[in-house]
Amino acid sequence: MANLKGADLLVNVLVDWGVKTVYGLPGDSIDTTVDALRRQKDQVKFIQVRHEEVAALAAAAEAKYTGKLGVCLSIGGPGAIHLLNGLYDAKMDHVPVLALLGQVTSKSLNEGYFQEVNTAKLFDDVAVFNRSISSVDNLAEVVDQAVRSAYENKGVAVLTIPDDIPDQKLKTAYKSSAKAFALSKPEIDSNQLDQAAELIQQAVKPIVLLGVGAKESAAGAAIQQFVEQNKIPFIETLPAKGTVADDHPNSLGNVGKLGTKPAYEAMKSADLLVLLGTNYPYRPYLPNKAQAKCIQVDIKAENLGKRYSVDVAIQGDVAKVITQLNQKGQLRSDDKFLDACQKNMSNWNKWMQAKRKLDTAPASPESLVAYIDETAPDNMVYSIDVGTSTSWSARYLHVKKDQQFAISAWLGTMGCGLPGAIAAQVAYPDRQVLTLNGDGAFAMVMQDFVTAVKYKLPIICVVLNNQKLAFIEYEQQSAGQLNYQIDLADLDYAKFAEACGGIGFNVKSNAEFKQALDKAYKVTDKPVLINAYVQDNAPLPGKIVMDEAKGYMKFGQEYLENYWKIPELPPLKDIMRQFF
Ligand SMILES: Cc1ncc(C[n+]2csc(CCOP(=O)(O)OP(=O)(O)O)c2C)c(N)n1
Ligand SMILES: [Mg+2]
Repeated sequence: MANLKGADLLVNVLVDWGVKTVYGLPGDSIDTTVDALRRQKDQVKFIQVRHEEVAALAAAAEAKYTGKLGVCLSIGGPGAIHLLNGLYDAKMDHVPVLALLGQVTSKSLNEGYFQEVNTAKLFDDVAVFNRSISSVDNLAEVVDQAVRSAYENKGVAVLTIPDDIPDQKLKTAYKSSAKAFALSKPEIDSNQLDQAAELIQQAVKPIVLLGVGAKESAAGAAIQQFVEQNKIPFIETLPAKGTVADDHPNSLGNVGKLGTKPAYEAMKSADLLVLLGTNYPYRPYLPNKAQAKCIQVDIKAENLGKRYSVDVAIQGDVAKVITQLNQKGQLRSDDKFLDACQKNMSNWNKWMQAKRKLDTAPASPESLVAYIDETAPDNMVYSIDVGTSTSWSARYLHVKKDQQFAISAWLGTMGCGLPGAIAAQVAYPDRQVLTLNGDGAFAMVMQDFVTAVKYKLPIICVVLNNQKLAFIEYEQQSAGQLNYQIDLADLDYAKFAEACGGIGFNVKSNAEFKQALDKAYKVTDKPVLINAYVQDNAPLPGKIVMDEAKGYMKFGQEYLENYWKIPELPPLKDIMRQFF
């Protein structure tokens, strides 16, 4: 092969690594790279977005869903700046993303030329690999290295490319390292496994908390066997939702502010905490200090013992560790704690059931999300935005074995829902994709609804329209502040969807929502937006922890009971008396 442009070599490397999609917006300093993508459009799809933030959020979401590298590109300067938010989402949720940034030509570099931004400095904090290309001779090598680094470090690789360099030709081809690359998994120390087994045998009230590390290592089946044969209830962090199906009888739902009361209480009663692939940061929701022994499994040594004092710390792949533990057979058969937790969970579910039937006008968000849950196809892919939509999905979506669920977990950026849905539908053309958004969050990226129209992506976009930043309404109250600046002006999002060339429904009741959703499931060639007018029900925490309780004092006990309708469910410690 001779006389290939640097840009073509760059695209070849991406193809070698199995990149199928690049998200971005062409222009100025990235045009040469885009031109090479045009030449190889049969190999790599270029999805043109309307705002670069959406490109980066989509690339991050693609990586979350598929476990593969997400790729986005932009011009230097303003376009690159727009990417930042999505790249931070990838960084903080530890997924591999490559960002290709244009830059002014080499001869103008450092002059303070039009749109010249110091990208090396700007992306320093977000990137695990951050280089500027200075010669066509090693362009392909550096791209290859960037991809390896993104995979190895589970983060963002950034390449700044002065636009004249990929335009130059090279006489020699480059062979990428894609085929030879494999991440090694540490061997597991059998002594540590024995110690872990011993702690499990001794435990009276063990609990498993599983996180995204378990999801990534596809440990669902092994964990399911583990909790079943050892009679252990389990809790999932929100980004790991669905790793073991939510409707598994040992599941206590999610933990934390958006979690369930049974999960909180089980944590507070446990005498053994088994942390599997999680770096869960909210200590008030973990067992109290010195209350429980702890086994932690994590692929990253730096996470071991970070959040809770640990007795057995195993560095390793969760699936591998749990499979080896399972090979030891049943370690404990006492099911008293599990029974008590299940009873507690069944009380909770009954209460949740009552809320999901609420037939109010405007509709209650609980009932709408419950209807989505009931009707979702077995292969549904959910993309959930930030706000009360996150809470409702945590509570009312029961993610099944073959369904997928993604959120912006650690950055928690509003506006991640629609880009995630676009990425999911591009990656999985034959699956149903649904995104759940608040009106505030959707408005941050709504211009890209037209992208879904352009690429004929039949995503279902549900906007929970409460004309408010409801999550912040709740947050202000729990901090003891008076509500201020949380109202949002209304907008006819259905009309907007129609104006984009999609389908839009305005719905005000459960019945109207059901009709609209049923119709939406049948559409195959364009996105459907359901603008659902809902009550601004603020999300009810499973348990109000101390800091929040202090804030609420300002509003009084009566307010708490009436407005939040805190359930009068018996606490786990009372239920346990029946079993112990
Ligand atoms: C980019 C960004 N800005 C601000 C926030 C803080 N924030 C979290 S939730 C929220 C309100 C969301 O409002 P909306 O989308 O209407 O959903 P609702 O809570 O009303 O259901 C805000 C402002 C954020 N997480 N991300
Ligand atoms: Mg809102």
